[in-house]
Amino acid sequence: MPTETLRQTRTAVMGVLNVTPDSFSDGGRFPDPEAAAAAALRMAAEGASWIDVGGESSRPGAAPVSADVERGRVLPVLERLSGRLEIPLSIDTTKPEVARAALAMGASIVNDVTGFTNPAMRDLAAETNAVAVVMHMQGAPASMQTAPSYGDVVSEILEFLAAQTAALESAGVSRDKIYVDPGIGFGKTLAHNLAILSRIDTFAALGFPVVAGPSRKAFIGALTGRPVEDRLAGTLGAVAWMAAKGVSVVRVHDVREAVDCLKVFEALREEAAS
Ligand code: HH2
Repeated sequence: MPTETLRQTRTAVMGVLNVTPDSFSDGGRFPDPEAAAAAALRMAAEGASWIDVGGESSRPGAAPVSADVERGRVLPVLERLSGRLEIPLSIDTTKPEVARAALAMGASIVNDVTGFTNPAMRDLAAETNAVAVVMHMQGAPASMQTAPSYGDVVSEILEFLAAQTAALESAGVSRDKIYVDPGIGFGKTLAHNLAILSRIDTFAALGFPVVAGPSRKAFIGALTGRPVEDRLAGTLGAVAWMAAKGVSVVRVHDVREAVDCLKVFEALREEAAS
């Protein structure tokens, strides 16, 4: 790859902490909040720059849960992490009432897989000065993988992200608080995911740092033939590619391995540029 196409700043790792019974790869791993908090501390020690805590699965076909259930899952974990974690925490939620409670409990980032389409989420981000991760999804988790369809998938996602980031700014969120995410696997076929990943550098043109979450997802299973518990190597292939394409933050379950992968990648990038 020509040196000039490589990015100039380092890619950070966001560690995934799902406190759900049904997340597609790590559901049910942390039924007790103490174990979940310990996992967050471990990911931080392994080199994560931020931890994303979620209490509702957004896997294809997932059933929605109430705000009470979601709060009951995430708040005890955030409470146990209070004062013990030096890196920022995000709350992965689509519900303003869950986001508000998590922000009050120490989270500083709202990761909304519905892309802040709910005006109450935009107002909340503005009011609390939270960082906002704006993700694209076509449809809703219950049905999003039934028949995803686009004209040009990258252009349509760019349009959505441009509209939603503008809406956030109009609501009073400052530009430096906004991240964008094309939403790998959210209402996308294998061909769509490959188109997005192959052109992932395009999203930076919006003027916001790019986040992307390839970890263990179905496109890796489709490419490698591996089941969900055996997609680490495939995930790292995507992580290295995204680092080369300038993605600012990779969202992964396997923090230690992603950090190692990026250390090797960065050393080689720096050597190539010297
Ligand atoms: N992917 C998932 C959940 N949240 N947030 C962002 N910003 N980007 C992503 O790609 C993303 C996300 C789905 O993965 P996971 O959390 O492992 O599974 P589940 O939704 O089943 O809990």
